[in-house]
Amino acid sequence: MKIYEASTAPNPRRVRIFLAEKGIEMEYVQLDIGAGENLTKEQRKKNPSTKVPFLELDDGICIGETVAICRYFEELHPEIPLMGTGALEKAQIEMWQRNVEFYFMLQVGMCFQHSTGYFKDRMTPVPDYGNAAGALAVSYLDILDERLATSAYVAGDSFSIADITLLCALDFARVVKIRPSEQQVNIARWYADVSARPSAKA
Ligand SMILES: N[C@@H](CCC(=O)N[C@@H](CS)C(=O)NCC(=O)O)C(=O)O
Repeated sequence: MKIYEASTAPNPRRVRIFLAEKGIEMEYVQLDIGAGENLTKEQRKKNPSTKVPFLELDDGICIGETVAICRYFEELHPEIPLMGTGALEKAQIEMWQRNVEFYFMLQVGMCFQHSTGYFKDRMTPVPDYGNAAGALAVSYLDILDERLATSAYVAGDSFSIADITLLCALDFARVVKIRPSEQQVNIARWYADVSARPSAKA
């Protein structure tokens, strides 16, 4: 099996960190998404959304979407759990993972795409939308700082996929100059902790 990805993009990094945490070796195939290598007819056949990362199994079945890929490996390698165990913990981790993804990571992504025009060969950038998305991302950092004042990790007492999503989104957010403020000390405490994990280098 192999994963098609782009080493500098934030979503593929989420999968690399997830697999590193579980100690799973993987073959990675790089696609130059800036040059549109993910948009070819051959790639669309494997992965209709054209987004990276996507996993190709040895029998040719392809699985796109970061969380779907992580779910696949969580089921195959439940130790160490990164998506929770038991009904309550699974629901809480999924809630925070989706919150971070929708209200922070996606907004950062829209800010990047619409304010830089990086993908203008395949979409129409709307700079005002990019700026509005960036403002939403910044305001969500207050919610995260408040959460991390009383919780060791984003979704509770243990490191989870929600932390991976936030770490990758925060690191990528620097590209559009979105960073936690100096007052957001709880995010800073959390960031020092999670970015020191060996998996963060993946
Ligand atoms: N919802 C998807 C989003 C994937 C995504 O947006 N990937 C970006 C890289 S981080 C991409 O492939 N961009 C290339 C393009 O839009 O053509 C996931 O979670 O995997």
